[in-house]
Amino acid sequence: MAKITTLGEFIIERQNEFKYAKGELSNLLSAIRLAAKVINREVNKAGLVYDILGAAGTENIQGETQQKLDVYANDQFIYALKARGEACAIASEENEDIVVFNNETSKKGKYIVLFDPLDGSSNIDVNVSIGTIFSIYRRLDENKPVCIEDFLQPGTAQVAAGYIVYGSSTMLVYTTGHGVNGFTLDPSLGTFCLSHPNIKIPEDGTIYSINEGNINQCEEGVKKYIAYCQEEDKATNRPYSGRYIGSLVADFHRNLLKGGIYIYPGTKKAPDGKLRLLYECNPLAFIAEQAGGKASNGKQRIMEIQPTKLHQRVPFFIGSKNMVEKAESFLI
Ligand code: P6P
Repeated sequence: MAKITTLGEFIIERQNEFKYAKGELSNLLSAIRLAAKVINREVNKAGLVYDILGAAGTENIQGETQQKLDVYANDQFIYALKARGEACAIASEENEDIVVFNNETSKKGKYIVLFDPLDGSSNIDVNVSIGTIFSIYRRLDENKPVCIEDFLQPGTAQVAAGYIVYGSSTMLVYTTGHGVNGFTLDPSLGTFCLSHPNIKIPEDGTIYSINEGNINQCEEGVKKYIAYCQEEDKATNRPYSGRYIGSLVADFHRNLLKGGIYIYPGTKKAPDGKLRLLYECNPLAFIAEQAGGKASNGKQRIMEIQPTKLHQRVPFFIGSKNMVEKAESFLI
């Protein structure tokens, strides 16, 4: 039987890659790993646990009805990160402002973590895969109180990023800037085991993911690219397949493994699109680039965008390098 490498062992084996002191990354990722296991347990029985299922009735700062599992997942990440002491503060899609940890263990934390605790949560009730996305930065100055500027660093400053996809199996995929590795949760052991070492996204793909219901709201270049995807041309394996789950992490994960492009463009009503730069686009862009793919807002590399607001949205084109470049060629 092949040797199992657990996530914990892998982090220790590879922690020299982490630019900062040993052990800090493993503490950060082990907090995320713990929260992921706790959330996975609830997600897997969401259909049964009525007090968790369904909208909490409260609304998050985006004005979206919060599913109870959103709130639960958000709390799990905050508890787990606060307890480990490496992070001094967090930002979350579910919180209007940054959350500074004032407990003794965390005050001196050198890192900040941004996350979308449960993306695609409207799919919970219909048993469609959902996900968590996280992004880790070094705070700017350990001798100053942590503040919003620590969170407005460009994506190129990320020290680590990843996602968990709660699907037919639960996987954790992350990078520290030295490639992308995927770990599958073995429920019988309660352990994430290395299952997808050194993930590379195919440079070309035949899958495009976009909400075509919005197509008439998009700029001409997006319409032209989608028409290109749908044209018949055997030499370039077209028409491509349209695959859109309505859950970014699930769509991204499939395209990462098989090749493909995910697009959430600007529309007339929402010129900056729907997805959040800091805790959705930057972390997935880091993963995509580390796997040989690309991520832009249609014109500019996502990770080079200088953030101005915690919850700012950007148009998002991410996936196979040649597909993103082809889409961009229609937008210029
Ligand atoms: P639409 C889920 O709310 C999400 O943030 C992503 O996970 C998903 O890809 C997208 O929004 C779906 O948005 O407008 O197509 O329903």
